[in-house]
Amino acid sequence: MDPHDHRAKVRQLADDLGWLEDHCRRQPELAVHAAHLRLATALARNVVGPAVEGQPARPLLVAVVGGAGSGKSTVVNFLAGSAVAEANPQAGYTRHPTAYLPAALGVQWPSYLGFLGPLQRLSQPQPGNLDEDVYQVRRAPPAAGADPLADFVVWDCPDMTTWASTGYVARLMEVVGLADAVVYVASDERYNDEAPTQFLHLLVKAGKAVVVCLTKVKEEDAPALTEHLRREVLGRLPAAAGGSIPPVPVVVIPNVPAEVRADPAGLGAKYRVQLVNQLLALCPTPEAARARTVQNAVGYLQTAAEGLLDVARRDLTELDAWKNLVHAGRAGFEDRYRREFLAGESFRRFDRTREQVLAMLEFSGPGRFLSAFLALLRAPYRYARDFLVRMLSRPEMPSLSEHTVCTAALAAWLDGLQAEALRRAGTHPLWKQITHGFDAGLKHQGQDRFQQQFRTFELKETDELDEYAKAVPERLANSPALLNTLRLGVVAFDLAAAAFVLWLTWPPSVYQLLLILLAVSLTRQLVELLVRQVVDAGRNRLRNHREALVREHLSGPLAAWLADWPTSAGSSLERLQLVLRRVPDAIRELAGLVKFPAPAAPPQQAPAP
Ligand SMILES: Nc1nc2c(ncn2[C@@H]2O[C@H](COP(=O)(O)OP(=O)(O)O)[C@@H](O)[C@H]2O)c(=O)[nH]1
Ligand SMILES: [Mg+2]
Repeated sequence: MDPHDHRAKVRQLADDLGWLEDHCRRQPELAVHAAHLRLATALARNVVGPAVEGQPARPLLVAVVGGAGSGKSTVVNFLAGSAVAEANPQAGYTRHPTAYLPAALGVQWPSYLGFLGPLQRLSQPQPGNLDEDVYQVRRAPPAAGADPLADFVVWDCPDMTTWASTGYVARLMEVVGLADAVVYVASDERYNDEAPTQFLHLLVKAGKAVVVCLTKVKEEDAPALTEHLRREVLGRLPAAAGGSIPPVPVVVIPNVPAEVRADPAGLGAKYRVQLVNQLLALCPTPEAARARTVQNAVGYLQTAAEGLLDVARRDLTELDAWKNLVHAGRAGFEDRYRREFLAGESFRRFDRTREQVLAMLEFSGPGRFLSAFLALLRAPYRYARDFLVRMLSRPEMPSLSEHTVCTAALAAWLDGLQAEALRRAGTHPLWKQITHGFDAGLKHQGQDRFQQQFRTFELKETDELDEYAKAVPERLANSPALLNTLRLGVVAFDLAAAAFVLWLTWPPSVYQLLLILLAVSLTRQLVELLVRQVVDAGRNRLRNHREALVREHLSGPLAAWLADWPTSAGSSLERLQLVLRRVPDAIRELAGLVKFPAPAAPPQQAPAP
C-alpha cells in the first residue's frame, strides 16, 4: 500500500466512525455514545493518521480541559508562561478550541491533511465564544529565559459540563483525541461533578496521559481537598486499554490574586513550575510521549471498537425485528384479502363469457336451422331446469367491495404495528422513533400512499379482468378451424345421442320422441359443463393473478416503505452494515501500519523563527 492508500484508509475509518456518530447524535439518549465515537474518530484522524504517515513527534500537544469556569484559560496561561488566553468569568464562554504555539515553533505546523477533521482554522483571531466548527492558532510571546515547554502546543478547550449533543462537546473531543497529554482542570467547588468526572474516566480509558490541576482552593484547604479528590475521583478510575490504571498526578494552583494570575512566569512561577514539571515527567522526550500516544490510541481503538459498534449492532437487530413485524403484518393483510374478498368474489364478468362461448358454439349460416331445431327440442328441459334453479337458489349475499376489504385490512395492519411499537418503546430508541412517527401521522401517511396505489391498482385491475374474461372467446374467434370443429363436434354429439336412442328403442313411438328430447338435453348439459370448466379455469387464474397483483402493487410497496421508514431519515441499513464490517478491519489494518517516531534524538530547542 502506498501512502495515498494509507491516507484513504484513515479517512474511511474516520468517515465510518463519523457517520455512526451522526447516526447516534440524532438520538438524544445516545449523546454520550456520540461523544465517545467522536473521540475514537479523532484518535484515528489526529493520532493514527499522522503516525501512519510518519509525521514527526514534535510539537507535542497538550489539551487543557475541565468544567465551565474551572480555570482552564488560567491554566493555559500558566503553561504558556504569560496571559495569552482570555480568562472569562462567564461560564461556558469558550465554544471552540484555540492552540497557543510556543514562540520557538516553526510556522509550518500543522502539516498533515485531515488535521482536526471538520474544524476549519480561523485566519483572523476571534473571541472564544464563536460557536462554530472552527479552531484558532495563536502564538505565545517569547519567554524571557529558556522555555521548558518549547516543544508543546497548548490547547484551550471548550468546557466539559454536559454530554448533551452540542457542537462544542464534539470540538472538545476532536482536540482531546489529538492530545499527547491532557491537563484536567477542576475547581474547588466543582471537581466532583458527574459529567466532567465521566469525561476524566474516558480520558484515562483512552490512554491519555493526564495531569489533574485543582484550582481556586484556599491554600490551607489544599491538602485535604487533594486527598478527597484522590479518593473520590481518582480512586475510581477505570483501567486503560492496556489493563493497568495509570498514576494520575495532581497539581494545585490555589486561589491567587489577579496579579499573580496575570504574571504566571514571574509572580506565579512557583505554581507554574509544579505544573510544568508534572507535564515534563509525563513526556520525557517528544518521541517517547508520541509513541505512547500512538500506541494507546491504537490500543483503545482495538479494545473499544466492539463497544462503540454495539449501537450499530443493536440498531440492526431492532431494524430486523421491525422489518419482520412489517412483513408479518403484510401476510395478515394478504390473508384477509384472500378470505374476505377473493373467496367470495365470483367475477360476474365470466358469466357473460360463458354465455358468449356457448353462443359461439352455435352454427351460423344455413347450419343455424339445425341449431335452432335442436334448441327447440331442448326447450322443455331448459325451462324446467331454469325454474328449478330459480326455486332452489338462495339470494346472493352482497360481498364486500375490494376497497372496503383492503382499507379495513390496512387499518388492522397499521394498528398492529403501532401497538407493537408502543409496547417496545422502552426497549430501544428505534421503537420510540417509530412511536413518535405514528404520533406524527405515520398511519395517515401510510393510508394516503395506499389510496394512491389503490387507484393505479384499480385501473390495472379493470384491464386485466377484461383480458382474462375475453381470453377464451378471443382464442375461438381467432381460430375458425377450431371453432368449426367444436361446432361440428357439438352437433355430432347431439345427433349421435339421438341416433343411439333411435337404435335402442326402435320402432318409433311417443316414448322414443321423449327419450330423444331427453338425450339431446343431456348432451347439451354436458357441453355446458365443459364450457363452465374452461371458463372457471380462467376465473381461477384471474383470482391467483389478482392476488399477485395485490402483492405487487399494494401490500409489497407499502411493506417496503414501512420497513424502510425508520432508516429513511438519512441513515441507511446498508451503511450500518458496512460500518460494522469495515471499522474493525480498518483498525486492525492501521494498527499494523503505524510508525513510531524514531527514539530520542538528544533534546534540543528548535531554532527561533
Ligand atoms: N479569585 C480567583 N479567581 C480565579 C482564579 N482562577 C480563575 N479565576 C477566575 O475564574 C473565572 C474563570 O476562569 P477561567 O480561567 O476563564 O475558566 P475557564 O472558563 O475554565 O477557562 C475567571 O473570571 C477567572 O479570573 C483564582 O485562583 N482565584
Ligand atoms: Mg476559558
